[in-house]
Amino acid sequence: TMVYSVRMRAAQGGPHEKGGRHISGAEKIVPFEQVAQTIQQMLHRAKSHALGEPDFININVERLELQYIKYITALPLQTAKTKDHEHALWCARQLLSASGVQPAAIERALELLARGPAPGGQNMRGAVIMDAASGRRLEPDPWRGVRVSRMDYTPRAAAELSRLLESMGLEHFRVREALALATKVIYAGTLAEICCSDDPHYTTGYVSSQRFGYVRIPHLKHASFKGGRVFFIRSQEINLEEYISRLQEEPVLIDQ
Ligand code: PML
Repeated sequence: TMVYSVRMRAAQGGPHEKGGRHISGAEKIVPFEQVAQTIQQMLHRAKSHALGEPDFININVERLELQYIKYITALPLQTAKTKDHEHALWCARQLLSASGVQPAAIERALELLARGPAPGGQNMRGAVIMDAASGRRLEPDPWRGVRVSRMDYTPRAAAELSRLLESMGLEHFRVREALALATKVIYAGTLAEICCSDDPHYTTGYVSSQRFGYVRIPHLKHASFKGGRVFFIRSQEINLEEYISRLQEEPVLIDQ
């Protein structure tokens, strides 16, 4: 059987390339028989997003060479017991710092999540890449950011994860998708990531890292935060171009 990467992105006011506002995206890897159904689900998702009605929906279908797919293990998941926003910020700083991110970089990242990472304080379709020591931004295009792509679960892993999340009272699709993305991001050589949703109503964020796995942090997103993602790397130890192409191009399936 052959598998296909199906990717959706939706924007408002213009296509992404022409400065449209990014409102939602989705990533699946499925056998051909499920492509049509997947497209339908993605259309529905694009249409019902909290940030608004899309003017442009871009859906991309691409066959993947089976031998190039990497099989990886999901990061371990836990939820911090943070009670309010201040506590959540404290927890995020602790986790990032213990993962090797320097205070200047942590503060710079938190500012970007508050204000919106794109120039002029807008949401960004992709993520910020930041040097973990200096806080310098490294993504080639700060309007666009870097979009992590071509990742999903095997059917068995997806079923197992659903059971696990349900037993924790967390069947939310966001958790499933964020965990897949975060797993690929760490696998690709990222030291740590911080993420807050761009959905104004979703206030749980996470910090993930090689050291601590995926740690969900309730109340990380303040009502005024724009949201976004920052990937911290040790820029001296990594070839930036290869790193970005792993994040965007390399197909991975989480199989346990
Ligand atoms: C998003 O989908 O907008 C990001 C959600 C991040 C947190 C997901 C979780 O609750 O674990």
